[in-house]
Amino acid sequence: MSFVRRFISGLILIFINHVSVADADHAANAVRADSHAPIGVMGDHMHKAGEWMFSYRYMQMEMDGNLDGSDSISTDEILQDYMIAPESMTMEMHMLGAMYAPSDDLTLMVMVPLINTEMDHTMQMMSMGGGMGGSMMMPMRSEFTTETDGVGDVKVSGLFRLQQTSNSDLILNMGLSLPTGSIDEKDVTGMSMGNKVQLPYSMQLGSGTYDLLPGITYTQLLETYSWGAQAIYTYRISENDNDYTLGDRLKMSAWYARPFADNLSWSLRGIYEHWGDVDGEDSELNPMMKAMVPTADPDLRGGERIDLAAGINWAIPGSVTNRIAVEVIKPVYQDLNGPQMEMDYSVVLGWQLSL
Ligand SMILES: [Cu+2]
Repeated sequence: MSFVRRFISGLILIFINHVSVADADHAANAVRADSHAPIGVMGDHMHKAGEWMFSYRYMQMEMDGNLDGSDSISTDEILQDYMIAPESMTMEMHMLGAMYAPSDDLTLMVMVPLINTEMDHTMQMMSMGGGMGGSMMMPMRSEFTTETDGVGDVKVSGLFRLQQTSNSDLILNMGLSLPTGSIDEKDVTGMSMGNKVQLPYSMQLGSGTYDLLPGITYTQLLETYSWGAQAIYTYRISENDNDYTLGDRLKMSAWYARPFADNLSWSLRGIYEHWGDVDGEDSELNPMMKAMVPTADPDLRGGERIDLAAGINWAIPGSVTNRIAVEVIKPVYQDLNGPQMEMDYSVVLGWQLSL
C-alpha cells in the first residue's frame, strides 16, 4: 500500500512538475504584446539570426493653423504681412518595412515611404473696387489647395547589439536616408495663373540629400511592464541639387507599456523633437515667394515640439509572430520659428509579421 501511495504521489508530483514546466515554457514562448515598442517607434528591436519581419504602417499627420513661437497666429494676422496664409495640411504615409537578421547581433532594416500631402491656403489679393468718385483697393480672398504624391526618402539601417541581458537590450542604430524622394514637386497655386510651379519645402517628398541617422535605443522587459528610450539624430551630409539643406533633426522618445489582457498591451510615450531651419534657399522656388507665403521662407522652418502618445499593441496568437498596433500622438508643447503650421495630431496604424 505504501508503495502504491508513493507511486501515485510520485506520479502526481511528475504531473504537477510537468504542468508547471509546460506553463513556464508556454509563458516563455508566448509573445508579449509589449515586447515591441509602440508602433510609432522604428528600429526598437532586434531579430534572431535568419529571422525576417515585414511591416506596413499607415500614418496620418494633421496640421491646423499657425504658430509664431508658441503663440497662435490667425489667418488675418498672417495676411497683414503676406499674400498667402497656409491653413491646414494633411500628410498620409504608407510605410513599407522589412527587417532581416544575418546574425543575432545585427539586424538590417529598410523602410520605403509612400507620401501624399495636401495643403490648404487662403489668399488675399487687392483688387480695384469701382466707386462713384473713382476706384479704391478692396481685399479679395480666395482659397486654393496644393497636393503632392510619391515615394519619399528610403531609409536603410543596421541595428547593432551593444549589450544584452536576460531582460534588456542596448542597440546602436546606424541609418542612412537615401535621396529617393523628389525635391522638384510642382503644382498649380493661387497665383501661378494655372501653371505648375515649384512648391515650398514642406510639400517636397524628400530632403534631396543623403542623411545619416545615428541613434541609440534601450529597452527593458520586466514581469509586469516594459519600457524603453530612443534617440535618433538626422544629420544632412551635404547640400541638395536645388542648393539647400533641410535642418538637422533630433528626436528623443521614451515609453512605458503594460500588458492588460492576453496578447494585449497599452503604452504611453513622450516625444521631444527639435529641427533646424533650412540652410540655403531652393533655387527652383521663385525668390519672390518667401515674401508672399511663410512656407517658402527658409528661416521659418525650424522649431521644437513635445508630444504625448497613447498606443495599443496586439500580438495575434499563432504560429508566426503577427502584430497589429495603433498609436495616437498629440502635441503638448510647440515652439516654432513662425508663422509656421501647427501640428494638430498624428495617428500610426501598423501591422508586423515575423517569419
Ligand atoms: Cu522587426
